[in-house]
Amino acid sequence: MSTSDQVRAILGGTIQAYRNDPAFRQRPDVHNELERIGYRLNQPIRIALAGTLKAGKSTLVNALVGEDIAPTDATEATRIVTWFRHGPIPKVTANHRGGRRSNVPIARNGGLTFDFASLDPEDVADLDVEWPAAELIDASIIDTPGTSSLSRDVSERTLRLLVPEDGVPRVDAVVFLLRTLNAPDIALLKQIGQLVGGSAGALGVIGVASRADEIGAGRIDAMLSAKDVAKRFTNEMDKTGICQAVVPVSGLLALTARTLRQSEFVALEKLAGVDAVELTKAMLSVDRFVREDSSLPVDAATRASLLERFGMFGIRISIAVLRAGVNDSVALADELLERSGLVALRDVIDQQFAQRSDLLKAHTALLSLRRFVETNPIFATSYIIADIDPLLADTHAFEELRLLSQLHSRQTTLNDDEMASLRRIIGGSGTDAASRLGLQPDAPYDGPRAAFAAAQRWRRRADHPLNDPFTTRSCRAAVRSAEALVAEYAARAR
Ligand SMILES: Nc1nc2c(ncn2[C@@H]2O[C@H](COP(=O)(O)OP(=O)(O)OP(=O)(O)O)[C@@H](O)[C@H]2O)c(=O)[nH]1
Ligand SMILES: [Mg+2]
Repeated sequence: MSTSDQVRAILGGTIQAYRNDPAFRQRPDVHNELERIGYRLNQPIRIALAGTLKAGKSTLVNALVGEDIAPTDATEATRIVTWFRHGPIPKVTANHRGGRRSNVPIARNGGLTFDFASLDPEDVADLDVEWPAAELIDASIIDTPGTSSLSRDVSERTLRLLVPEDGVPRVDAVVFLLRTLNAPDIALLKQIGQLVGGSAGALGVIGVASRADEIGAGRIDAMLSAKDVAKRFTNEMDKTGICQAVVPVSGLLALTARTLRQSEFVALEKLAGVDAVELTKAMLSVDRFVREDSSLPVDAATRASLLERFGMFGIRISIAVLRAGVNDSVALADELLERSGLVALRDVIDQQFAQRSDLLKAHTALLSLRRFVETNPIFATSYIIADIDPLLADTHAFEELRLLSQLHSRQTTLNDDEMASLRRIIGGSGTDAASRLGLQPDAPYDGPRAAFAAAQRWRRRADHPLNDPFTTRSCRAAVRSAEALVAEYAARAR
């Protein structure tokens, strides 16, 4: 039985128990909440974007969705948690404190935008945006206010979402954006890490070294140095023990690439045609680039808007790409998207979150249900918890998930072959027995014997005297994975 099925079974039993309980029989609110936990298991995975102030969270939401729907730099709106879900038509609802809901008018100005001006962030608990974007079909995205040691109030809102006081998780996975590696940011990440990574938090956490294009001060090699920075980020974030992978991303470049306009392409082509020495001079600084009296063949207003949409790095890289022979806007957009890091981030999101979304949602549901039966005690509560806890603690799939990602960035004493076979046995190339054991599905093989041999081999490897703790933990997980296969074969044979 899969973990999701086990969760559904426990939930089914719980719903029955509350229906039969005299104190709760007439409590529709209680039944609704239980139904909601089950309903969420069938809904898209919920991924929150969190991080430090102005780290580029809203811009990255837009880049992921491919449309300009999350407001950036709008002072009030950035203080409100905003949910982006798939819906047939654009619709924005404000959830007020105290339960009132109100429609937020959607305005058309170039693209579609909605008017936050009338909303009082003090009064709005969160915003619910339904949007007909294909990217939202399989995942809902949550934009959160930036956390900082300076702004306790706003940080609180984000913390409450990631680590709610009632212990009922609101999201299944988190993308954490960091722009710098200064001490307060690291301290904050550690703090959040302790809370999120604890027993009450989301299981999936990816780190993003954000605004990566700015790292090299707009130079072409910026994204290269961003990769180095990402490596240092990985190490730092790893010390917190929460991130499963860290990717450098320029959300701005990604968003612009996904929404590139023909007029921008034309303006960039004109710039690409300028004599190299003259252009280098004109682009020495932002001030120079947007100067009214510049001799560049593109007017100052257009240059300013290019700067806003691409950033200095984006303009430079676009010109380099055009000079290298790219001559249509689609090809330019593809190139920019690739360089923005968004493609890599999407891959990581897919590996870590999308392919395992059932497991991540099951984890959230278990935590929610546990909390629920504790706060609404009935006779059966202790029995229900006795079902939930072993599943939470011993669900080896949860540990496999944590390890699969940590193995990317952590040192071990395993050699390359061992590492490859470790990743395989804990489900890195597929979770069926043949993939885990590296057996050819079509060829004849002795599965039970292979599983038994793997369990023995990993047990020996786990006991190696020179192992560091992480290596030992990984090897022990491999033993468990192998033992589960042995048990599976034995059950099949019966
Ligand atoms: N150069 C560059 N600028 C960026 C990037 N992402 C965001 N910005 C700029 O940084 C500013 C803040 O971006 P937002 O997306 O609003 O950042 P945020 O993290 O949502 O900010 P808060 O919600 O207020 O904490 C805006 O002016 C963006 O244009 C990026 O990848 N590169
Ligand atoms: Mg924002």
